[in-house]
Amino acid sequence: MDEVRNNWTLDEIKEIYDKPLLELVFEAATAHRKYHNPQEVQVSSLISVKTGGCPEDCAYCPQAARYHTDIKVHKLMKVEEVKARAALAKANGASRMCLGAAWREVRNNRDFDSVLDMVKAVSSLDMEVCCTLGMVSEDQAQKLADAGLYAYNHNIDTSEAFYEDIISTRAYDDRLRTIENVRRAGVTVCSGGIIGMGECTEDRMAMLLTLANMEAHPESVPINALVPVEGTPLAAQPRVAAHELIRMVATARLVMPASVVRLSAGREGMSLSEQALCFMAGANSIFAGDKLLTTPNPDFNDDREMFDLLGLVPGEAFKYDKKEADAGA
Ligand code: SAM
Ligand code: DTB
Ligand code: SF4
Repeated sequence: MDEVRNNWTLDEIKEIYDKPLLELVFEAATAHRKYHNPQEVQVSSLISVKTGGCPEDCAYCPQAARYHTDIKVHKLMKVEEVKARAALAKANGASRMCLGAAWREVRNNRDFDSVLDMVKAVSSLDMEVCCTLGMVSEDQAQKLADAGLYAYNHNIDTSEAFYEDIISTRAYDDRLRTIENVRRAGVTVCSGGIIGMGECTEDRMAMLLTLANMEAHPESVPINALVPVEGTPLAAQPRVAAHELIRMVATARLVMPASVVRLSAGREGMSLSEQALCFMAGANSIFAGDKLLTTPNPDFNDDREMFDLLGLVPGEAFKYDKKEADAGA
């Protein structure tokens, strides 16, 4: 048990998810300690560098142009402003900056050139830079890599079977292809999904199966709880119960023991003890800062207090590279 494997079966994963909750948390906590320092939690922060107006129809997303949501749409931000926001996040303990754009895919135009400049500017602050810009070709991923990109986020979001209930403007295979393009360019992969969209437990497990059976596991796995947004087709979905999020985090930890599991959207409104159980169950990353892309999130001060209370410390940037370097020394 606990070794990094990529030959999981759906039944094995279901069996893990269905264990008595505290047994599951204990097993996940045990695996977590074999691969990670349990006190360390990576702090990532998000900047929505281009908000809204997206041509896709993702049912959960407030940034799809076709839904009437109350977000502040804006064109691509200026490089200097992004750099200043990143520096502020760094001063608040963030070691990774994730730059998000409401694009279906990257196009080879001036906006992409500006994003490459943003990547250079933020990596010059000695932070890990992650981008989430929609679909990318291998060539575009290579340009991002050359600019210093550390990670690319591209969530598979749910199971292949449930995908078409949520998105009709692209296919599951498009997502997998972008992830392969990112891998080929030597950029680390950040990929996970959302729970609470009306999927069944089997869909959640099938999503974990797809991630856990990749040739190389994504280095980071964000687990989002749907933030229901007025105006989107999923606005009336009930909030996910904390115990479901805890199970999901614990199962992700057990099937991808070496990956960083991020407790992502949905922390706003969770109690400290609910979040503590997620950390116990193997979550070792959060998004921090008072806004995710368009929705509220606990602010840096709330999280500092939580870290102090729970005895957690923010992780350093490039820790995994350092580990490899140390092992080789
Ligand atoms: N447009 C790019 C894409 O789709 O890959 C990047 C930005 S998109 C907003 C990034 C991710 O945010 C989605 O894949 C989804 O997992 C997450 N997301 C969007 N809206 C959400 C919501 N209301 N609740 C939880 N997660 C959400
Ligand atoms: C991820 O898995 N979740 C983040 C980030 N990667 C890009 C985005 C969450 C968005 C939540 C809804 C919003 O704020 O618009
Ligand atoms: Fe566009 Fe990404 Fe939102 Fe889908 S999730 S509508 S692709 S911004």
